[in-house]
Amino acid sequence: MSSSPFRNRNRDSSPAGAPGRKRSQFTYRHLNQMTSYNTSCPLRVIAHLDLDCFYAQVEMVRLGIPEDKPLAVQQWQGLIAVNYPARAFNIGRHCTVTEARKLCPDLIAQHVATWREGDDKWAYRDDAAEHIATDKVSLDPYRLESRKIMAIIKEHLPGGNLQKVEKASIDEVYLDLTAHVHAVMLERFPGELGGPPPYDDPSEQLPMPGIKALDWKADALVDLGDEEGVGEGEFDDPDWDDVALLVASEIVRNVREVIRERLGYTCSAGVSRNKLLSKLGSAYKKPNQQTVIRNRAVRHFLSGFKFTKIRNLGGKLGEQVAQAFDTEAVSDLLEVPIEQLKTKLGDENGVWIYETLRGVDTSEVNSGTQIKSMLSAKSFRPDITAVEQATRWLRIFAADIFARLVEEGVLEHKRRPKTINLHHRHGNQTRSRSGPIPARLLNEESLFDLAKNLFHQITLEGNIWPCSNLSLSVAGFEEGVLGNMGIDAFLVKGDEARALKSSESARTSSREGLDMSTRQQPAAKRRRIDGSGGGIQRFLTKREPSQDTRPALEEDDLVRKDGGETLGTSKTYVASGAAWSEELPSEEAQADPGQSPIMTHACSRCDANLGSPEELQSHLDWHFAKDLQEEERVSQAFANRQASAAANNPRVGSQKGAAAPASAAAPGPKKSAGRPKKKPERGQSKLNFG
Ligand code: TTP
Ligand code: CA
Ligand code: CA
Repeated sequence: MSSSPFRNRNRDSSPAGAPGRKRSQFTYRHLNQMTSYNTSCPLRVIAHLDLDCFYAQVEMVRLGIPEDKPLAVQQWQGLIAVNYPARAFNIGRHCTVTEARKLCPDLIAQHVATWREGDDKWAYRDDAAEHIATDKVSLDPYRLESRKIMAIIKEHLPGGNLQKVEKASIDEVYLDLTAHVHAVMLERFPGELGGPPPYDDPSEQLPMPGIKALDWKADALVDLGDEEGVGEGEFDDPDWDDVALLVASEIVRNVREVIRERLGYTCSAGVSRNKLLSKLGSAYKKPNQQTVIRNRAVRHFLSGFKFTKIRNLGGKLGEQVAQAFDTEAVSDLLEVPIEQLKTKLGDENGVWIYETLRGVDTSEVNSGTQIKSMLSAKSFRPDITAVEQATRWLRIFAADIFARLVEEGVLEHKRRPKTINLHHRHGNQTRSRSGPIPARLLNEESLFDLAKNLFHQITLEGNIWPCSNLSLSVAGFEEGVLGNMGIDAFLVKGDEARALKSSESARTSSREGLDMSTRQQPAAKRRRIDGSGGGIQRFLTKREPSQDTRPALEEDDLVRKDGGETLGTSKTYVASGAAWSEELPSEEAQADPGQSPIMTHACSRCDANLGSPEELQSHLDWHFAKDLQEEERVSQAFANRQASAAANNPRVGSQKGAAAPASAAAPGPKKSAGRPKKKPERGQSKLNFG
């Protein structure tokens, strides 16, 4: 690094233990924990990056539109992304195209690309908006850009153990920068950090950094409110946690610059000690800014939020808390003693909420997250009523999914899905069938054949028209080589292959009104031990459909390998949440119109006002997908908590200021309208698309 960001007013490289000097609150052990991604390490540094108005930026770059021109991305008559110049006209996702044009006649409204029957590829079409009945949205352009962004980030950061990147959604990543920052700190502070601990005792405190002030450049630095003097204040010397965050913020600034230079996209970022805070930080100041939440500022930062904005608290749990305490303000809940939280919410929830409100989050940045399932779906308006119509859609789904599989490296045998699932909706009834995908048969045509086969089985049940939704998904991804197991291990052979040809084999579940409650059971309750010993064997074991009351997707996912660890179903669902989030927009999510009759075009769950019943339904579908994702995240949060509960020590960082009473509310982040606020309608939670 050429220029140092540290304003070194009084550099003192006196050896550790020199008399008269204040010691750091961190120990040599804490410093060492930085190299192993210990989630309780108080010097942890996590960043969250989120692209600004992502789809809108993709369209602007693709079309070469100047940055100051207002642009929105249109889906049928609604808007799914709005750039910042257009937001200045009060245009948001709640607007229809017509309303938006009234607010800004110069608005460029670019419709998303669509698949259309008869074409074998998605395309941008001028007349897409009028073809809601025959077109299906394609998100491929955004997925492709998302991949490029990921590739640039990974390429830019140092490799090996110094890199930990998790793709959290189509336009978000988490970076665990702890090990990287540790390496930089050792390089910059050889005097303070280079030596062994005094007396060889890792519990010895580190010397303080020989710096009096840090230069935060253009970062938005969350201030400390009026709490200076209580605990650590603004004028206290920076400690190593501040230094670590500063180094991390330099790295993040560089990453953002590289994305900007290479692809033209701006993003915003949050830098803090964990995912929870960094996620809030990236949304705090937008666009094209980064916010650092120093440990000493956590309390003040959080007290300005509604807790329903906090990761994992946007869903049912958040609602339960709001009802129990009649408030949504973090500052109010900070006053509630832990015992009371436990009494009202149960022990586990109570403790979890207590910690979350204080910015404690030990969830890991999971670099192993890859797509676990792919879904292609269409909600029909109007309903379809004939096999030929359904077949046309199945062809599009197969083409859509196969194109995405090719991107995942299926042709090179890098990864492949083992199962295919078809869901069919008729009124309130959802029927589903799934079956194995023989490896040798994995191409577009065979996916189409498998889908038709599954559909045929559903038709045998009768009473399937009109159909309001069809959705095809593939899941149970396996890596090409798993440990010592060659690709042959994944080939479906003998009986299995024969069985696939017969129309009965694919059946694994047939249920009406799949209930989310099944899906939400804790991992421990649902996880089944694979007594047969062989991972793949488990998959190949056929089950009696009549005994199976679980959603179809649970069939296949028990043998996924991730970092050498076999994951249970809960984790698999969590993981597929990432795929869901890639598929957020309406059509790829599901809702239940039968259960929630649509009388107006206003969304009952947020202040969005939609242009037509179809768009309202699409919008509700989006809420539903978000809710599912939220549920999955909550279960992951619990799983992570349990996993790390036994490990490690009290969190130095988290204790700061935790006991002080709530202060005046900080200016919370202003969130755009149209975001989910409540839970799905009753009927909506009956669906499960894994
Ligand atoms: P977001 O990150 O929520 O929003 P954004 O990137 O458009 O804007 P911001 O600058 O506030 O981050 O969503 C990422 C993309 O996901 C968005 O560009 C379009 C898509 N999306 C939908 O299709 N429908 C939706 O309702 C939401 C919230 C997002
Ligand atoms: Ca975004
Ligand atoms: Ca986002």
